[in-house]
Amino acid sequence: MSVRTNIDALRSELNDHNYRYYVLDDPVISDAEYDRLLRELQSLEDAHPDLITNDSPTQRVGAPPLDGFGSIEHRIPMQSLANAMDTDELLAFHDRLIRRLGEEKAIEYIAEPKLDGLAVELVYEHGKFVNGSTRGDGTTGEEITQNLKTIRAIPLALRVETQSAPALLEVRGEVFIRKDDFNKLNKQQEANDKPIFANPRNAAAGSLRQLDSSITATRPLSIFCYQAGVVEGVTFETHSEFLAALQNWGFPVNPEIKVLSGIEDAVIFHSELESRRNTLPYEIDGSVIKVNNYALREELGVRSRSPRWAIAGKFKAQQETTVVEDIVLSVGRTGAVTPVAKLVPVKVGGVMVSNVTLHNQDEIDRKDIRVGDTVLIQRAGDVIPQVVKVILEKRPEIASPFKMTNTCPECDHDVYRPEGEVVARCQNLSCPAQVKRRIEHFVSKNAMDIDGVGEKLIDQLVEKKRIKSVDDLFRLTLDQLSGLERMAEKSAENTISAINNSKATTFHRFIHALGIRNVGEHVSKVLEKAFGGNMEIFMKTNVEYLEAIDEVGPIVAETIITFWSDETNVNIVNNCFELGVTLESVKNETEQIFTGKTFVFTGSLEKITRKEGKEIVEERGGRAAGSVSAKTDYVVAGENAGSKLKKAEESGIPVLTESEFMDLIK
Ligand code: JCF
Repeated sequence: MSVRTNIDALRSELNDHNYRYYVLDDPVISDAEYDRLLRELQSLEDAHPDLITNDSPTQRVGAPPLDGFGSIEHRIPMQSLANAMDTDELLAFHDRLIRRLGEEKAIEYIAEPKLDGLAVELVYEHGKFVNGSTRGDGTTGEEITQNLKTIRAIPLALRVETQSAPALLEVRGEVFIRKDDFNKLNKQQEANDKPIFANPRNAAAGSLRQLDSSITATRPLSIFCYQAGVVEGVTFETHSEFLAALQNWGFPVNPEIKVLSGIEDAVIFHSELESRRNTLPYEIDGSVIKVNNYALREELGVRSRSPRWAIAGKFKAQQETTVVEDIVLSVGRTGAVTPVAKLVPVKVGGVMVSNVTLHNQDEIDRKDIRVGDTVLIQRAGDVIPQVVKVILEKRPEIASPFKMTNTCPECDHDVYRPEGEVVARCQNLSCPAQVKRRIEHFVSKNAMDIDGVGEKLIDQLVEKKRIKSVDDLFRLTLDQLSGLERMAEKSAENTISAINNSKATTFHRFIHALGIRNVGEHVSKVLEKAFGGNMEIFMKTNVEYLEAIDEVGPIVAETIITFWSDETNVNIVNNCFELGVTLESVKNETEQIFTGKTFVFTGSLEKITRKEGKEIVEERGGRAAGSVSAKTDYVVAGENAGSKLKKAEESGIPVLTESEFMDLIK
């Protein structure tokens, strides 16, 4: 194969994986495998720079930093949306449209969640991404092409399998950060002594406005596309058709978007969305309701700042003000001393908030938060509640700046904050607060899962010095427990048996339970695989071995080595084994013959149950789904299979009998 063919094949493979990941939400390879392919392409391009093209997946990073952004004029202004503050205003919007159209027409709407991010415009000429810009003032935006290229969800070249590329295509969408990505990003910022972002929107905005695109590349930016600018070379009758084309071309389109037959359904969509708001993986501040038909849109036209054919239905605010009653220091598992504001409880976004972390002294100084202050609190779904700002007008005269003490609030030991770091730590390893947190973590659900050992019990056990480290849990006797507050004999027995039952566990649960820094649940599973569940080998491992493991980097490797170089830790672990902890042996590696394949089991099977079928598939790297869709690769049909079998046959999806399936796995 020539180098050029090889490069082309790699590019197309990488583009396919991006498409599966971002548009179909159905990835078939791991991030590590993706990175390997990308590195392979990179090294080929390094050796043959003449073969580099603008739309190669390698070109998503690596442009030199800019001195400033250029500007781009939007051929069609990027308007904002008029707001409807409640249901009545949504109905009034519909009435206005009916009046303008001059007759009692049924209007089909298309509705979507209103993302709280940054609007951008992407321009494609003959299928190639040529530039991208921010909304700016609506007429002129900043050119941020390099930064947008780092977002893997944005296609650099359109996919043209089902629909050819138009001569010109302007696509608008919202760049945003998912809540889980945002929480992770802020944790990283904190660990690296960088400022915390106030909310996902600010983080997304800050990331897109970097002059150095290599910084943008490290930020977890997402995008959904939702609107057309100028399109030349193809026309659409409805917005839903346009969105379908966008998906075919490889753009991520929000799967929540729905076509609705009238305003009543739009109102229902809006209120259902509001009730689901906190369960969505990204922040939204309302719904967007648009007329679906482009001819009707044309007839309705636009106003100066917003189109007449669309409206934003707003949700209730997720911000409230309340008073800081106190600022206390809390000590974590690793000794980190964190200031926490005790608030007059207030309901924000449907949930009572009475504590909010202030992160560290620098954050307190930056926002100048004092006891007695009235503060604006923000909370959205799983985003951790935070102080947005102090309402200075309401500050009591006596309020004075808050300064963290230099001693641990729990053990009075010195708290040390290394030069240039933001986190202060209690230096006393046997600090009771640290011991308590370590034990709480050890017994938690995803670690050793010891039911019945709660915070109150741990407090007592540590204070009475019955437990100094986690292995002491396995030394507890019935007598010791029965003597404690709120511990009847029966519950003491239950607790002891819960502790005993937890001893038969798995490698990854146990490793996770130890609370090694940077070794969470996921890394623990990676380690279980890499070490075949062998604890002895893991305890004697070295940096080179660890770093050779996919998904283990130098920082994780070093913390593991440091952990095992401390004899106390080795002893605690050995004690656990002596006291009866056993690790279930890891199953023999089954060949991953079904990687990336989706199966659907239907009808009644003879030799195996459908649940066993699912397990067989998953053990071999595949997935089992409940219904037949475009993502289904095989249907395994037993007796009396019904609609699923029919659908598979209609869509040309291969159908296997039970015995054909069993032959596959022999
Ligand atoms: O999600 C959004 N923030 C959003 C903003 C979605 C849309 O469909 C929009 C928009 C702003 C203007 N559509 C227009 C026309």
